[in-house]
Amino acid sequence: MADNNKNNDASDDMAVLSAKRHSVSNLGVYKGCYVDTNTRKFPNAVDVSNEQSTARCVNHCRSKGFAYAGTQYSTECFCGTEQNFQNIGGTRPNSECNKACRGNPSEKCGGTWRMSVYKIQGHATDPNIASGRPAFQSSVAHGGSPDRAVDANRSPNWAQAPCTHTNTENDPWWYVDLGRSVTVDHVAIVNRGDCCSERITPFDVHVGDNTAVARNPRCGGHHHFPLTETERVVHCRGRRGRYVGIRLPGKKRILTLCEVEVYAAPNLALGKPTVQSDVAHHGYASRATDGCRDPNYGQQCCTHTPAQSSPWLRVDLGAQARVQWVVLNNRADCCEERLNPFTVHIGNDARVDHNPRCGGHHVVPAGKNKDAINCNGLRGRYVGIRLPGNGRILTLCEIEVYAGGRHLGIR
Ligand SMILES: [Ca+2]
Ligand SMILES: [Ca+2]
Repeated sequence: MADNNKNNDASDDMAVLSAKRHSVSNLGVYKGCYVDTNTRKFPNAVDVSNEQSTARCVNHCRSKGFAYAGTQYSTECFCGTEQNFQNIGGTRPNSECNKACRGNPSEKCGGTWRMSVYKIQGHATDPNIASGRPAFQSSVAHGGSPDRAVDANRSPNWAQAPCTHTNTENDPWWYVDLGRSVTVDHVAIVNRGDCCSERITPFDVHVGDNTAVARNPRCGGHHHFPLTETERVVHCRGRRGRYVGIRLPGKKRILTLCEVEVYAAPNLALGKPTVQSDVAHHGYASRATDGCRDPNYGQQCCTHTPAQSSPWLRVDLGAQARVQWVVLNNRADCCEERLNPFTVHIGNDARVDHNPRCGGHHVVPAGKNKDAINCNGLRGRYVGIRLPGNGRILTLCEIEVYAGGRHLGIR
């Protein structure tokens, strides 16, 4: 799978995040100025840079999987979970967040022990992950730019809220860049309703890692949009990819979309109990499901066993699931090769190597710090990773588990 946690889409997001004193945008909503202490209210994934800005920090924390971002003292960025934010304490006047961002002096980046806090939009805790993401289409007519399908305005009426519009062309297309590979549950599409509702039928929905929309697998076949409805949901049943596209197959067609919403399948492993064969360097098993994908060991998001014979780690999903994807986030600051080869086991036996294997021996491709293993509906309550052989060290920065099939999720 082409998937990269470290995509730099800052330039796209910069355009959206305004250069105002405290930005409010689709990507980062300003929550206020808060007191920080030396124990750190947002203790995760610290980024200190002379290029610091609101957009940089929001993008940084989103790429690490966090729900909140906080800038401080001109150059510092801290990432927070929902729980961190619940415990942050009261706000202070905005005037106390008075230090200009070193990388964008027109914005404020907190102050001395004061943090400018942003809620990250498009985070996994937000149901619609397409909102505010960069969008592209085959051509633009009547000013119908592709971003209008991800502007969070669901009106089907062009006069109230204009929609996208291509030229009349063969096989017009539109796609949204989710920024990283996501397991897609379903896509909701709002069609134009004030006229021309028939233009969209038939349409195809594609999910994959290719920016050429038609090269990605489809969610189902050709879809029809009933003229009596303005919204249609297409189930993707666990298809995985960074790009979600809509394409109208056929000659001389016009593609207009008023809104496209993408809903990710839930990560069944998040926060679930984990155990591993042994612990070294404080690399506790719980770090495999703590929601932090930071690949640098020093950020305390990764597990670690000592060197031992066939080390393993096991996640207890709590109930049997039909597993489509197991996504492993490897460490990237060193030692990436230690994970290879590994096996993935899924079943109802608490002993990892008693459960059936998903595929054979897997290897994370060189140059990538994560890999998605297709388990094709293997069922079980326990998902285990095992490194066969002597003198092996198991480190995982995050394990994600996604179900597949008609009804995604535990059953
Ligand atoms: Ca819209
Ligand atoms: Ca982790």
